[in-house]
Amino acid sequence: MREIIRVAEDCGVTYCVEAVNRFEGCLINTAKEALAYVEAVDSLNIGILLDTYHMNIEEDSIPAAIHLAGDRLVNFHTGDNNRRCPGRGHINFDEIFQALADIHYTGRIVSEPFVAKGGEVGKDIFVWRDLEEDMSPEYRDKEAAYLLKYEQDMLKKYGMA
Ligand SMILES: [Mn+2]
Repeated sequence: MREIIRVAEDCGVTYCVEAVNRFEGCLINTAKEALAYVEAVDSLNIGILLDTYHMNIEEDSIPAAIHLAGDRLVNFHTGDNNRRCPGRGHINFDEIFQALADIHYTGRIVSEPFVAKGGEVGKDIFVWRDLEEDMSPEYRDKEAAYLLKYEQDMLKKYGMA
């Protein structure tokens, strides 16, 4: 990675290391491991990507993981514990957005709901049943609108928008 990251430096790209849960990866499962990796590569063009779905499985404390990543956090994925939209499961997104505000996070927040069984992605991440009662495109558009409002409201609530 120390060799490859020079290409990112030359192109002005920031490469993200995502900590994923133990069932999907064996190298970097936690923010602590991601931070150690990023520090070992030692480039301004490598950063950490944390994902609430994975953190819910691996971290002792999600806010503490966000604080640990601090200014090395450059991208953030949101999904609830069931991999539906934030607010559709039992992860505490208030404490997550508070932690993002605490570290003055200004990077992207990308939502990754995975709700459809089958296909390459569904098999790769073990979605064995459809996770919405209604899988129609119209309903998914409604969920997307819900998701956007939910996260915009959180950003406002914690002074990030
Ligand atoms: Mn992710």
